[in-house]
Amino acid sequence: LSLLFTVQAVFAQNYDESKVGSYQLPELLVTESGETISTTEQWEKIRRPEILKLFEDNVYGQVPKDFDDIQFEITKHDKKAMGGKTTLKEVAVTVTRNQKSVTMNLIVFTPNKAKKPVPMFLVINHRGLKTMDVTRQNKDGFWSAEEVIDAGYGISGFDVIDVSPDDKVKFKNGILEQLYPEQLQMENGMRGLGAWGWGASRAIDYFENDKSVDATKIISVGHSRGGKSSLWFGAQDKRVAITISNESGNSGAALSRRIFGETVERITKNFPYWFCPNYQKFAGKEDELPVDQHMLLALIAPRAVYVASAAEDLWADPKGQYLALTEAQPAFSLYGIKNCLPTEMPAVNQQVICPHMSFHNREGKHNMTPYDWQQFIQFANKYFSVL
Ligand code: GTR
Repeated sequence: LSLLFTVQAVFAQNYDESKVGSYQLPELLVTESGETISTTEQWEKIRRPEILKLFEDNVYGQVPKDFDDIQFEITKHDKKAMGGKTTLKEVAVTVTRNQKSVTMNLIVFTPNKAKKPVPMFLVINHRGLKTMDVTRQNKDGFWSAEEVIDAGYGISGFDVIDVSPDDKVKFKNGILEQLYPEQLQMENGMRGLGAWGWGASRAIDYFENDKSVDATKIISVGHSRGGKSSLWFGAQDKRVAITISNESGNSGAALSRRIFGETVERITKNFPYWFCPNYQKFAGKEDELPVDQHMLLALIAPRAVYVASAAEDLWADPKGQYLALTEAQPAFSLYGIKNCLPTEMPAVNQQVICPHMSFHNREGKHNMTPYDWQQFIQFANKYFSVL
């Protein structure tokens, strides 16, 4: 009998919409002391910091902001990359704290033809350097550089391995052990997803010093685990203009309480090093979480957020991601932004632009593809043209 229970526990993932039970989301606009939030001032002073802290303490851990020094060294500068149409810079970003340093390598392409400074896509890349091949011999749709450059945007990215390797054991090997070892002792300390976002913040530190880049128009992009990180990063770093989550699913854009596809139990078992240790307490106890993921999306308001899904990627719960986006709307409304997302999830391959929020559910499987990039570009074009 006990074997039967174990087998059920492992295969208990629900993919059946009719089996999604009723659930109650934590109130977005009611403070811990029971006060209802109705102004941006109250949101920014009281509720937003409360929610940020709840995510820090219970899900992703803190993200330290202090360090002693940051240096940018251009290690490669090619003004005729990608067949002549872009300028490539490879930048070694070295951060020092308490006499210890970590270097993150940032890859930056800017279009030669476009008027400078250009808006910049920044990818939190967990798929390795080959995905961002600077020679462009390997054109991986995951990092659709040609399409982005042709649209007049810059594209950049860094390999997460430089800040925190995506590995149960080696995740400490970057900034955690070198720069912020005290975080490792804390139940609400930074782990992988937070560390990657920390790296993305250092990339913006660089962009603020590069005249070819418009650092007020940074677009953060991450897929899946990178998408979870992108959201947590965009929620905290207000320098991000548009935060994009591609198929981030559980502990990303999807509502945890639906218990559809991946669950907190599964994710904390398989990837404990992505989250602060406190998150484990909620395995199988989603209802006890003081947050749900709509609150993470709400933290991005009034800046823009894009949630992308794929129809066959049920593990990431497309509907749960759409619902989280709609449930985040009240925070945007405080800023006078209209609630204009349709109640029903849009049909497959139908992009919705709302205009500070966008969503699509692409046909096909779990991946980030040129189709997704085209939608991101379309949204950015629209969003920046009305800003
Ligand atoms: C899966 C994990 C998901 C998602 C995915 C990915 O194994 O369960 O949460 O992060 O990996 O990153 O592709």
